[in-house]
Amino acid sequence: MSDTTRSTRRGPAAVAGLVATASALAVAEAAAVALSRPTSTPLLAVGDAVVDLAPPPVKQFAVDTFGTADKPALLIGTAVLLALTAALVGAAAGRRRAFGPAGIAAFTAVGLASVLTRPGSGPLDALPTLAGAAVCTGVLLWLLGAAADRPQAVDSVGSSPEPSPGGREGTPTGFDRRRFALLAGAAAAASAGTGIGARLLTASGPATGLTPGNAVLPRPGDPAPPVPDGADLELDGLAPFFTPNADFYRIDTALSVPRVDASTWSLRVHGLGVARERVLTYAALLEHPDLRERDITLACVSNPVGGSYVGNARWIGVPLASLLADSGVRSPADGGPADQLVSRSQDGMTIGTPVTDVMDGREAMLAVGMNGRPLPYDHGFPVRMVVPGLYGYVSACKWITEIELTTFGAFDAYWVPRGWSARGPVKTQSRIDTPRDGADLDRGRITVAGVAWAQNTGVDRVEVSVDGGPWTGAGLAEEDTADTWRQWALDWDAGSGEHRIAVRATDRDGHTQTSEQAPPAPDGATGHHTVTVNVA
Ligand SMILES: Nc1nc2c(c(=O)[nH]1)N[C@H]1C(S)=C(S)[C@@H](COP(=O)(O)O)O[C@H]1N2
Ligand SMILES: [Mo]
Repeated sequence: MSDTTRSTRRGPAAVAGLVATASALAVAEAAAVALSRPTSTPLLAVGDAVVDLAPPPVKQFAVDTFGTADKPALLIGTAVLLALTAALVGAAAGRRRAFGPAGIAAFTAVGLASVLTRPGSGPLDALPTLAGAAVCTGVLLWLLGAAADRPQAVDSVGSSPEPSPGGREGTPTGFDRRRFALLAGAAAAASAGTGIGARLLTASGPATGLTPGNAVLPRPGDPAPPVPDGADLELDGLAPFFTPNADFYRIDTALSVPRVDASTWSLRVHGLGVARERVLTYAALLEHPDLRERDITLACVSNPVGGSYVGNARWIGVPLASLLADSGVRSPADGGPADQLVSRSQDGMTIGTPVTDVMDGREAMLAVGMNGRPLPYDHGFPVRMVVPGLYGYVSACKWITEIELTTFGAFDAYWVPRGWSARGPVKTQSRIDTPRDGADLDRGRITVAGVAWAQNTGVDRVEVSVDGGPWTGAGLAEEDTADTWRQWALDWDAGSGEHRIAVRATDRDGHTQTSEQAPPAPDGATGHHTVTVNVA
Protein backbone atom coordinates (compact mmCIF):
# COMPACT_ATOMS: atom_id res chain seq x y z
CA MET A 1 0.00 0.00 0.00
CA SER A 2 2.72 2.45 0.80
CA ASP A 3 3.89 3.80 -2.53
CA THR A 4 6.30 6.67 -3.04
CA THR A 5 4.22 7.65 -6.10
CA ARG A 6 1.32 9.52 -4.67
CA SER A 7 -1.50 10.30 -7.07
CA THR A 8 -2.53 13.81 -7.98
CA ARG A 9 -6.01 14.92 -8.92
CA ARG A 10 -6.72 15.55 -12.57
CA GLY A 11 -7.31 19.31 -12.39
CA PRO A 12 -4.19 20.34 -10.49
CA ALA A 13 -2.15 17.79 -12.47
CA ALA A 14 -3.29 19.35 -15.76
CA VAL A 15 -2.34 22.78 -14.38
CA ALA A 16 1.08 21.38 -13.41
CA GLY A 17 1.50 20.14 -17.01
CA LEU A 18 0.62 23.56 -18.40
CA VAL A 19 2.91 25.49 -16.07
CA ALA A 20 5.78 23.05 -16.65
CA THR A 21 5.41 23.46 -20.41
CA ALA A 22 5.31 27.24 -20.11
CA SER A 23 8.51 27.18 -18.08
CA ALA A 24 10.12 24.90 -20.66
CA LEU A 25 9.31 27.30 -23.51
CA ALA A 26 10.51 30.27 -21.48
CA VAL A 27 13.82 28.62 -20.60
CA ALA A 28 14.31 27.49 -24.21
CA GLU A 29 13.64 31.02 -25.35
CA ALA A 30 16.11 32.48 -22.85
CA ALA A 31 18.76 29.89 -23.75
CA ALA A 32 18.32 30.68 -27.46
CA VAL A 33 18.86 34.37 -26.75
CA ALA A 34 21.85 33.68 -24.52
CA LEU A 35 23.42 31.60 -27.30
CA SER A 36 22.50 34.28 -29.88
CA ARG A 37 20.54 31.70 -31.82
CA PRO A 38 17.05 33.20 -31.76
CA THR A 39 15.69 30.70 -34.28
CA SER A 40 16.70 27.64 -32.27
CA THR A 41 13.71 27.84 -29.93
CA PRO A 42 11.61 24.70 -30.26
CA LEU A 43 8.26 26.49 -30.76
CA LEU A 44 9.61 28.47 -33.72
CA ALA A 45 11.45 25.48 -35.12
CA VAL A 46 8.36 23.27 -34.92
CA GLY A 47 6.39 26.08 -36.56
CA ASP A 48 9.01 26.33 -39.31
CA ALA A 49 8.90 22.57 -39.82
CA VAL A 50 5.11 22.73 -40.11
CA VAL A 51 5.48 25.48 -42.72
CA ASP A 52 8.00 23.42 -44.69
CA LEU A 53 6.08 20.15 -44.42
CA ALA A 54 2.59 21.53 -44.99
CA PRO A 55 1.17 20.36 -48.32
CA PRO A 56 0.54 23.23 -50.79
CA PRO A 57 -3.28 23.22 -50.43
CA VAL A 58 -2.91 23.69 -46.67
CA LYS A 59 -0.48 26.55 -47.22
CA GLN A 60 -2.77 28.14 -49.76
CA PHE A 61 -5.65 27.76 -47.29
CA ALA A 62 -3.57 29.48 -44.62
CA VAL A 63 -2.65 32.36 -46.92
CA ASP A 64 -6.25 32.68 -48.18
CA THR A 65 -7.74 32.56 -44.71
CA PHE A 66 -5.26 34.51 -42.68
CA GLY A 67 -3.49 36.49 -45.41
CA THR A 68 -0.25 37.94 -44.14
CA ALA A 69 -1.41 37.02 -40.59
CA ASP A 70 -0.83 33.37 -41.49
CA LYS A 71 2.25 33.22 -39.25
CA PRO A 72 0.69 34.47 -36.01
CA ALA A 73 -2.22 32.13 -36.80
CA LEU A 74 0.19 29.20 -37.14
CA LEU A 75 2.04 30.05 -33.93
CA ILE A 76 -1.20 30.47 -31.98
CA GLY A 77 -2.50 27.18 -33.41
CA THR A 78 0.71 25.41 -32.43
CA ALA A 79 0.58 26.93 -28.94
CA VAL A 80 -3.06 25.88 -28.40
CA LEU A 81 -2.31 22.31 -29.49
CA LEU A 82 0.75 22.27 -27.25
CA ALA A 83 -1.27 23.56 -24.29
CA LEU A 84 -3.94 20.88 -24.75
CA THR A 85 -1.35 18.13 -24.95
CA ALA A 86 0.55 19.55 -21.97
CA ALA A 87 -2.62 19.46 -19.86
CA LEU A 88 -3.28 15.87 -20.94
CA VAL A 89 0.28 14.76 -20.20
CA GLY A 90 0.06 16.52 -16.83
CA ALA A 91 -3.20 14.76 -15.97
CA ALA A 92 -1.76 11.39 -17.00
CA ALA A 93 1.38 12.01 -14.95
CA GLY A 94 -0.88 12.82 -12.00
CA ARG A 95 -1.99 9.22 -11.97
CA ARG A 96 1.34 7.71 -12.91
CA ARG A 97 4.46 9.84 -12.62
CA ALA A 98 6.28 7.98 -15.43
CA PHE A 99 3.83 9.38 -18.00
CA GLY A 100 5.33 12.83 -17.37
CA PRO A 101 8.94 12.19 -18.39
CA ALA A 102 7.70 9.92 -21.21
CA GLY A 103 5.49 12.67 -22.65
CA ILE A 104 8.26 15.24 -22.28
CA ALA A 105 10.71 12.91 -24.02
CA ALA A 106 8.34 12.57 -26.98
CA PHE A 107 8.02 16.37 -27.23
CA THR A 108 11.76 16.82 -26.91
CA ALA A 109 12.29 14.42 -29.80
CA VAL A 110 9.92 16.44 -32.03
CA GLY A 111 11.56 19.69 -30.93
CA LEU A 112 15.09 18.40 -31.53
CA ALA A 113 14.16 17.00 -34.95
CA SER A 114 12.74 20.40 -35.94
CA VAL A 115 15.62 22.42 -34.53
CA LEU A 116 18.41 20.27 -35.97
CA THR A 117 16.97 20.03 -39.48
CA ARG A 118 16.78 23.81 -39.90
CA PRO A 119 19.12 25.17 -42.59
CA GLY A 120 22.51 26.02 -41.12
CA SER A 121 21.83 24.51 -37.72
CA GLY A 122 24.55 22.98 -35.56
CA PRO A 123 24.69 20.83 -32.40
CA LEU A 124 24.56 23.99 -30.26
CA ASP A 125 20.98 24.50 -31.47
CA ALA A 126 19.94 21.45 -29.43
CA LEU A 127 20.74 23.21 -26.15
CA PRO A 128 17.62 25.38 -25.77
CA THR A 129 15.34 22.40 -26.34
CA LEU A 130 17.32 20.19 -23.94
CA ALA A 131 17.38 22.91 -21.27
CA GLY A 132 13.64 23.33 -21.71
CA ALA A 133 13.06 19.60 -21.36
CA ALA A 134 15.10 19.40 -18.16
CA VAL A 135 13.28 22.33 -16.57
CA CYS A 136 9.94 20.95 -17.74
CA THR A 137 10.59 17.60 -16.04
CA GLY A 138 11.73 19.25 -12.82
CA VAL A 139 8.82 21.70 -12.60
CA LEU A 140 6.28 19.02 -13.47
CA LEU A 141 7.42 16.56 -10.81
CA TRP A 142 7.78 19.33 -8.24
CA LEU A 143 4.26 20.69 -8.83
CA LEU A 144 2.73 17.20 -8.97
CA GLY A 145 4.33 16.50 -5.63
CA ALA A 146 2.95 19.73 -4.19
CA ALA A 147 -0.51 18.84 -5.44
CA ALA A 148 -0.45 15.19 -4.44
CA ASP A 149 -3.12 13.89 -2.11
CA ARG A 150 -1.58 13.14 1.22
CA PRO A 151 -1.98 9.50 2.17
CA GLN A 152 -4.62 8.75 4.77
CA ALA A 153 -3.54 9.12 8.36
CA VAL A 154 -3.19 5.39 8.81
CA ASP A 155 -0.82 5.07 5.89
CA SER A 156 1.03 8.26 6.61
CA VAL A 157 2.37 6.88 9.83
CA GLY A 158 4.13 4.12 8.02
CA SER A 159 5.05 5.71 4.75
CA SER A 160 5.68 9.34 5.32
CA PRO A 161 8.06 11.01 7.72
CA GLU A 162 5.93 14.13 7.75
CA PRO A 163 2.36 13.59 8.84
CA SER A 164 -0.05 15.59 6.75
CA PRO A 165 -2.25 18.21 8.40
CA GLY A 166 -5.32 16.23 7.34
CA GLY A 167 -3.73 13.12 8.73
CA ARG A 168 -3.58 14.62 12.14
CA GLU A 169 -7.29 15.01 12.05
CA GLY A 170 -7.58 11.44 10.89
CA THR A 171 -9.54 12.11 7.66
CA PRO A 172 -8.58 11.25 4.09
CA THR A 173 -7.01 14.46 2.94
CA GLY A 174 -6.68 16.63 -0.09
CA PHE A 175 -3.62 18.75 -0.53
CA ASP A 176 -2.72 22.28 0.42
CA ARG A 177 -4.53 24.13 -2.36
CA ARG A 178 -3.25 27.54 -1.35
CA ARG A 179 0.33 26.42 -1.37
CA PHE A 180 -0.09 24.71 -4.75
CA ALA A 181 -1.80 27.74 -6.28
CA LEU A 182 1.00 29.94 -4.96
CA LEU A 183 3.78 27.71 -6.31
CA ALA A 184 2.09 27.19 -9.70
CA GLY A 185 1.32 30.91 -9.95
CA ALA A 186 4.91 31.85 -9.12
CA ALA A 187 6.29 29.39 -11.67
CA ALA A 188 3.87 30.67 -14.33
CA ALA A 189 4.78 34.30 -13.61
CA ALA A 190 8.50 33.52 -13.70
CA SER A 191 8.02 31.75 -17.04
CA ALA A 192 6.05 34.63 -18.53
CA GLY A 193 8.67 37.11 -17.34
CA THR A 194 11.57 35.07 -18.70
CA GLY A 195 9.87 34.33 -22.01
CA ILE A 196 8.67 37.85 -22.70
CA GLY A 197 11.99 39.34 -21.64
CA ALA A 198 13.85 37.03 -23.99
CA ARG A 199 11.46 37.83 -26.87
CA LEU A 200 11.92 41.56 -26.33
CA LEU A 201 15.68 41.14 -26.45
CA THR A 202 15.55 39.30 -29.80
CA ALA A 203 12.94 41.66 -31.25
CA SER A 204 15.28 44.60 -30.80
CA GLY A 205 17.72 43.02 -33.23
CA PRO A 206 21.50 42.94 -33.05
CA ALA A 207 22.73 45.68 -30.76
CA THR A 208 25.78 46.30 -32.91
CA GLY A 209 26.60 46.25 -36.58
CA LEU A 210 24.98 47.63 -39.71
CA THR A 211 21.20 47.68 -39.51
CA PRO A 212 18.36 49.18 -41.59
CA GLY A 213 18.40 51.95 -39.00
CA ASN A 214 22.03 53.02 -39.37
CA ALA A 215 23.13 51.88 -42.84
CA VAL A 216 23.67 54.84 -45.18
CA LEU A 217 23.05 54.38 -48.88
CA PRO A 218 25.06 56.49 -51.31
CA ARG A 219 23.19 58.49 -53.91
CA PRO A 220 22.98 56.15 -56.92
CA GLY A 221 25.07 57.29 -59.88
CA ASP A 222 22.23 56.29 -62.18
CA PRO A 223 19.04 57.62 -60.56
CA ALA A 224 15.56 56.66 -61.70
CA PRO A 225 14.09 59.11 -64.20
CA PRO A 226 11.46 61.27 -62.53
CA VAL A 227 7.98 59.75 -62.47
CA PRO A 228 5.95 61.53 -65.17
CA ASP A 229 3.22 63.91 -64.04
CA GLY A 230 -0.06 62.09 -64.18
CA ALA A 231 1.32 58.65 -63.31
CA ASP A 232 -0.42 58.92 -59.96
CA LEU A 233 -4.09 59.86 -60.35
CA GLU A 234 -4.32 60.34 -56.56
CA LEU A 235 -7.93 59.17 -56.40
CA ASP A 236 -9.67 58.20 -53.17
CA GLY A 237 -9.56 54.45 -52.68
CA LEU A 238 -6.98 53.91 -55.44
CA ALA A 239 -3.61 52.36 -54.46
CA PRO A 240 -0.93 55.09 -54.55
CA PHE A 241 1.61 54.77 -57.37
CA PHE A 242 4.41 53.97 -54.90
CA THR A 243 3.55 51.57 -52.10
CA PRO A 244 5.03 52.84 -48.80
CA ASN A 245 7.40 50.28 -47.24
CA ALA A 246 5.15 49.91 -44.21
CA ASP A 247 2.20 48.97 -46.46
CA PHE A 248 4.13 46.73 -48.86
CA TYR A 249 2.81 43.16 -48.79
CA ARG A 250 5.08 40.65 -47.11
CA ILE A 251 5.14 37.00 -48.18
CA ASP A 252 7.77 34.56 -46.95
CA THR A 253 8.15 31.36 -44.96
CA ALA A 254 10.17 32.97 -42.14
CA LEU A 255 8.49 32.70 -38.75
CA SER A 256 11.18 34.90 -37.27
CA VAL A 257 12.50 37.47 -39.71
CA PRO A 258 16.28 37.11 -40.20
CA ARG A 259 18.12 40.11 -38.75
CA VAL A 260 21.34 40.03 -40.68
CA ASP A 261 24.23 42.32 -39.72
CA ALA A 262 25.21 43.95 -43.02
CA SER A 263 28.79 44.53 -41.85
CA THR A 264 29.45 40.77 -41.74
CA TRP A 265 27.11 39.85 -44.62
CA SER A 266 28.52 38.43 -47.84
CA LEU A 267 27.20 36.92 -51.04
CA ARG A 268 28.97 34.06 -52.77
CA VAL A 269 28.60 33.69 -56.55
CA HIS A 270 29.67 30.30 -57.89
CA GLY A 271 28.66 27.31 -59.97
CA LEU A 272 28.37 26.11 -63.53
CA GLY A 273 30.11 28.38 -66.02
CA VAL A 274 31.38 30.78 -63.36
CA ALA A 275 34.94 31.56 -64.51
CA ARG A 276 35.75 33.76 -61.48
CA GLU A 277 34.06 32.89 -58.19
CA ARG A 278 33.31 35.95 -56.13
CA VAL A 279 32.38 36.91 -52.62
CA LEU A 280 30.61 40.26 -52.48
CA THR A 281 30.30 42.40 -49.37
CA TYR A 282 27.69 45.04 -48.56
CA ALA A 283 30.34 47.76 -48.85
CA ALA A 284 31.35 46.46 -52.29
CA LEU A 285 27.75 46.68 -53.50
CA LEU A 286 27.28 50.22 -52.14
CA GLU A 287 30.54 51.31 -53.83
CA HIS A 288 29.65 49.64 -57.13
CA PRO A 289 30.08 52.14 -60.00
CA ASP A 290 26.86 50.91 -61.58
CA LEU A 291 24.65 51.47 -58.51
CA ARG A 292 21.26 52.47 -59.89
CA GLU A 293 17.71 53.25 -58.97
CA ARG A 294 14.71 51.68 -60.75
CA ASP A 295 10.96 51.53 -60.30
CA ILE A 296 9.68 47.95 -60.31
CA THR A 297 6.33 46.42 -59.37
CA LEU A 298 6.67 43.17 -57.45
CA ALA A 299 3.90 40.55 -57.48
CA CYS A 300 3.31 37.29 -55.65
CA VAL A 301 2.15 34.18 -57.48
CA SER A 302 -0.24 33.50 -54.56
CA ASN A 303 -2.10 36.72 -55.27
CA PRO A 304 -5.72 35.87 -56.02
CA VAL A 305 -7.42 37.89 -58.79
CA GLY A 306 -8.15 41.27 -57.21
CA GLY A 307 -5.77 40.59 -54.30
CA SER A 308 -3.27 42.78 -52.54
CA TYR A 309 -0.02 40.80 -52.87
CA VAL A 310 1.39 43.27 -55.35
CA GLY A 311 3.26 46.50 -54.69
CA ASN A 312 5.38 49.10 -56.45
CA ALA A 313 8.63 50.50 -55.11
CA ARG A 314 11.67 52.50 -56.15
CA TRP A 315 14.61 50.14 -55.65
CA ILE A 316 18.31 50.92 -55.39
CA GLY A 317 20.69 48.16 -56.41
CA VAL A 318 23.39 46.76 -58.61
CA PRO A 319 22.49 45.20 -61.96
CA LEU A 320 22.67 41.45 -61.62
CA ALA A 321 23.57 40.89 -65.28
CA SER A 322 26.78 42.90 -65.04
CA LEU A 323 27.82 41.17 -61.80
CA LEU A 324 27.31 37.82 -63.51
CA ALA A 325 29.14 38.93 -66.63
CA ASP A 326 32.06 40.08 -64.42
CA SER A 327 32.22 36.49 -63.14
CA GLY A 328 32.36 35.16 -66.66
CA VAL A 329 28.77 33.89 -66.74
CA ARG A 330 27.15 33.72 -70.16
CA SER A 331 23.44 33.43 -70.82
CA PRO A 332 22.24 30.17 -72.45
CA ALA A 333 21.33 32.47 -75.35
CA ASP A 334 25.10 33.05 -75.73
CA GLY A 335 26.02 29.41 -75.21
CA GLY A 336 26.36 29.48 -71.40
CA PRO A 337 25.96 26.06 -69.70
CA ALA A 338 23.74 27.15 -66.79
CA ASP A 339 20.06 27.90 -67.41
CA GLN A 340 19.06 28.32 -63.74
CA LEU A 341 20.29 30.82 -61.18
CA VAL A 342 19.58 29.48 -57.69
CA SER A 343 19.61 32.06 -54.92
CA ARG A 344 19.85 30.95 -51.30
CA SER A 345 18.90 33.01 -48.27
CA GLN A 346 20.06 33.28 -44.69
CA ASP A 347 16.97 31.29 -43.65
CA GLY A 348 17.50 28.47 -46.15
CA MET A 349 15.04 29.51 -48.85
CA THR A 350 15.99 28.48 -52.39
CA ILE A 351 14.67 30.35 -55.42
CA GLY A 352 15.31 29.36 -59.04
CA THR A 353 15.44 32.04 -61.77
CA PRO A 354 16.00 31.56 -65.52
CA VAL A 355 19.47 32.90 -66.39
CA THR A 356 18.09 33.96 -69.78
CA ASP A 357 15.64 36.34 -68.09
CA VAL A 358 18.24 37.83 -65.77
CA MET A 359 20.64 38.50 -68.68
CA ASP A 360 18.20 39.60 -71.41
CA GLY A 361 18.61 43.29 -70.70
CA ARG A 362 15.80 43.78 -68.18
CA GLU A 363 16.57 45.59 -64.91
CA ALA A 364 17.24 42.54 -62.73
CA MET A 365 19.03 43.75 -59.62
CA LEU A 366 20.56 42.95 -56.29
CA ALA A 367 18.63 45.55 -54.33
CA VAL A 368 19.88 47.31 -51.20
CA GLY A 369 17.34 50.13 -51.05
CA MET A 370 13.55 50.40 -51.15
CA ASN A 371 11.81 53.75 -51.58
CA GLY A 372 14.90 55.70 -50.57
CA ARG A 373 15.73 53.70 -47.45
CA PRO A 374 17.86 50.63 -46.78
CA LEU A 375 15.68 47.53 -47.18
CA PRO A 376 13.55 46.92 -44.08
CA TYR A 377 14.26 43.62 -42.29
CA ASP A 378 10.87 42.32 -43.48
CA HIS A 379 11.79 42.95 -47.10
CA GLY A 380 15.20 41.33 -47.10
CA PHE A 381 17.84 43.51 -45.40
CA PRO A 382 20.63 43.80 -46.30
CA VAL A 383 20.26 42.55 -49.89
CA ARG A 384 17.57 40.91 -52.00
CA MET A 385 16.95 40.14 -55.63
CA VAL A 386 14.31 41.89 -57.74
CA VAL A 387 13.58 40.84 -61.34
CA PRO A 388 10.88 42.67 -63.31
CA GLY A 389 8.34 40.34 -64.90
CA LEU A 390 8.88 37.30 -62.66
CA TYR A 391 6.80 36.36 -59.63
CA GLY A 392 8.60 36.74 -56.31
CA TYR A 393 8.88 33.00 -55.65
CA VAL A 394 11.10 32.58 -58.74
CA SER A 395 13.13 35.76 -58.42
CA ALA A 396 12.90 37.99 -55.36
CA CYS A 397 15.13 36.17 -52.83
CA LYS A 398 15.28 38.16 -49.56
CA TRP A 399 18.20 37.96 -47.10
CA ILE A 400 20.19 36.52 -50.00
CA THR A 401 23.57 34.94 -49.18
CA GLU A 402 24.43 32.78 -52.18
CA ILE A 403 23.98 32.62 -55.94
CA GLU A 404 24.67 29.32 -57.65
CA LEU A 405 24.60 28.83 -61.40
CA THR A 406 23.14 25.43 -62.28
CA THR A 407 20.44 23.90 -64.47
CA PHE A 408 16.70 23.37 -64.05
CA GLY A 409 17.39 19.68 -64.67
CA ALA A 410 19.84 19.44 -61.79
CA PHE A 411 18.00 21.29 -59.03
CA ASP A 412 14.44 21.98 -57.86
CA ALA A 413 14.06 25.13 -55.76
CA TYR A 414 11.90 25.20 -52.60
CA TRP A 415 8.46 25.69 -54.15
CA VAL A 416 8.86 23.29 -57.08
CA PRO A 417 8.42 19.97 -55.23
CA ARG A 418 5.53 21.68 -53.43
CA GLY A 419 3.57 21.84 -56.65
CA TRP A 420 4.44 25.25 -58.04
CA SER A 421 5.78 25.76 -61.54
CA ALA A 422 9.58 25.98 -61.90
CA ARG A 423 9.11 29.03 -64.13
CA GLY A 424 6.88 31.88 -63.10
CA PRO A 425 6.59 34.83 -65.50
CA VAL A 426 4.08 37.37 -64.18
CA LYS A 427 0.67 37.12 -65.83
CA THR A 428 -0.83 40.38 -67.09
CA GLN A 429 -3.42 41.41 -64.51
CA SER A 430 -5.72 44.26 -63.55
CA ARG A 431 -7.58 45.16 -60.38
CA ILE A 432 -10.50 47.40 -59.45
CA ASP A 433 -9.61 49.40 -56.33
CA THR A 434 -12.68 51.63 -56.24
CA PRO A 435 -15.57 51.15 -55.81
CA ARG A 436 -15.07 48.25 -53.42
CA ASP A 437 -16.92 44.97 -53.82
CA GLY A 438 -20.28 45.25 -52.04
CA ALA A 439 -20.23 49.07 -51.93
CA ASP A 440 -23.51 50.98 -51.59
CA LEU A 441 -23.47 53.93 -53.99
CA ASP A 442 -25.70 56.80 -55.04
CA ARG A 443 -26.81 56.91 -58.66
CA GLY A 444 -25.02 59.24 -61.02
CA ARG A 445 -21.39 59.64 -62.01
CA ILE A 446 -19.06 57.16 -60.32
CA THR A 447 -15.33 56.90 -60.89
CA VAL A 448 -14.17 53.31 -61.34
CA ALA A 449 -10.39 53.05 -60.92
CA GLY A 450 -7.62 50.58 -60.25
CA VAL A 451 -4.21 49.34 -61.33
CA ALA A 452 -2.97 47.01 -64.07
CA TRP A 453 0.42 45.39 -64.46
CA ALA A 454 2.43 43.51 -67.08
CA GLN A 455 6.02 43.95 -65.88
CA ASN A 456 8.77 43.88 -68.50
CA THR A 457 6.12 44.23 -71.22
CA GLY A 458 3.98 47.21 -70.30
CA VAL A 459 0.24 47.80 -70.13
CA ASP A 460 -1.30 48.92 -73.41
CA ARG A 461 -5.03 49.03 -72.70
CA VAL A 462 -7.49 48.58 -69.84
CA GLU A 463 -11.20 47.96 -70.44
CA VAL A 464 -14.22 47.82 -68.19
CA SER A 465 -17.48 45.98 -68.69
CA VAL A 466 -20.64 46.60 -66.65
CA ASP A 467 -23.21 43.80 -66.27
CA GLY A 468 -21.62 41.76 -69.05
CA GLY A 469 -22.01 44.64 -71.54
CA PRO A 470 -19.44 45.79 -74.10
CA TRP A 471 -15.84 46.44 -73.05
CA THR A 472 -15.18 50.15 -72.75
CA GLY A 473 -11.68 51.59 -72.79
CA ALA A 474 -10.63 53.21 -69.49
CA GLY A 475 -8.34 56.22 -69.25
CA LEU A 476 -4.75 55.21 -68.54
CA ALA A 477 -2.46 57.14 -66.22
CA GLU A 478 0.92 58.11 -67.66
CA GLU A 479 3.30 55.18 -67.82
CA ASP A 480 6.37 55.33 -65.56
CA THR A 481 8.15 52.31 -67.04
CA ALA A 482 7.11 48.98 -68.53
CA ASP A 483 8.16 47.43 -65.21
CA THR A 484 5.67 49.36 -63.10
CA TRP A 485 1.94 49.02 -62.72
CA ARG A 486 -0.29 51.57 -64.36
CA GLN A 487 -3.28 53.24 -62.83
CA TRP A 488 -6.51 53.55 -64.82
CA ALA A 489 -9.89 55.23 -64.32
CA LEU A 490 -13.27 55.42 -65.99
CA ASP A 491 -16.29 57.57 -65.23
CA TRP A 492 -19.44 55.51 -65.17
CA ASP A 493 -23.00 56.80 -65.17
CA ALA A 494 -24.65 54.45 -62.71
CA GLY A 495 -28.38 53.71 -62.76
CA SER A 496 -30.04 52.20 -59.71
CA GLY A 497 -29.84 48.48 -59.06
CA GLU A 498 -27.15 45.87 -58.50
CA HIS A 499 -24.27 46.00 -60.97
CA ARG A 500 -21.26 43.88 -61.74
CA ILE A 501 -18.15 45.70 -62.90
CA ALA A 502 -15.34 43.71 -64.52
CA VAL A 503 -11.89 44.79 -65.74
CA ARG A 504 -9.33 43.37 -68.14
CA ALA A 505 -5.95 44.56 -69.37
CA THR A 506 -4.08 44.06 -72.62
CA ASP A 507 -0.30 44.18 -72.57
CA ARG A 508 2.02 45.59 -75.20
CA ASP A 509 2.54 42.12 -76.66
CA GLY A 510 -1.15 42.28 -77.59
CA HIS A 511 -2.13 39.67 -75.02
CA THR A 512 -5.54 40.29 -73.38
CA GLN A 513 -6.33 38.78 -69.97
CA THR A 514 -8.44 35.65 -70.24
CA SER A 515 -11.82 35.46 -68.51
CA GLU A 516 -11.05 31.85 -67.61
CA GLN A 517 -10.64 31.56 -63.85
CA ALA A 518 -7.59 29.70 -62.55
CA PRO A 519 -6.36 29.46 -58.94
CA PRO A 520 -2.90 30.80 -57.99
CA ALA A 521 -1.27 27.33 -58.10
CA PRO A 522 0.75 26.30 -60.00
CA ASP A 523 1.76 29.46 -61.89
CA GLY A 524 -0.53 32.40 -61.09
CA ALA A 525 -4.26 33.12 -60.97
CA THR A 526 -6.23 34.16 -64.06
CA GLY A 527 -9.67 35.65 -64.60
CA HIS A 528 -11.20 39.11 -64.61
CA HIS A 529 -11.46 40.99 -61.34
CA THR A 530 -15.14 41.72 -60.81
CA VAL A 531 -16.90 43.75 -58.12
CA THR A 532 -20.60 43.91 -57.37
CA VAL A 533 -22.09 47.22 -56.19
CA ASN A 534 -25.54 48.41 -55.16
CA VAL A 535 -26.69 51.72 -56.59
CA ALA A 536 -29.61 53.35 -54.76
N1 LIG B 1 14.26 34.27 -48.17
C1 LIG B 1 13.06 34.35 -48.75
N2 LIG B 1 12.88 35.15 -49.80
C2 LIG B 1 11.67 35.26 -50.40
C3 LIG B 1 10.58 34.50 -49.94
C4 LIG B 1 10.78 33.64 -48.82
O1 LIG B 1 9.88 32.93 -48.36
N3 LIG B 1 12.04 33.60 -48.24
N4 LIG B 1 9.35 34.62 -50.56
C5 LIG B 1 9.34 35.10 -51.93
C6 LIG B 1 8.01 35.44 -52.38
S1 LIG B 1 6.94 34.16 -52.63
C7 LIG B 1 7.65 36.72 -52.69
S2 LIG B 1 6.18 37.06 -53.44
C8 LIG B 1 8.53 37.86 -52.37
C9 LIG B 1 7.80 38.85 -51.50
O2 LIG B 1 8.63 39.91 -51.17
P1 LIG B 1 8.14 40.96 -50.09
O3 LIG B 1 7.78 40.20 -48.86
O4 LIG B 1 9.24 41.93 -49.90
O5 LIG B 1 6.90 41.63 -50.68
O6 LIG B 1 9.68 37.45 -51.67
C10 LIG B 1 10.28 36.27 -52.16
N5 LIG B 1 11.53 36.08 -51.47
MO1 LIG C 1 5.11 34.96 -53.59
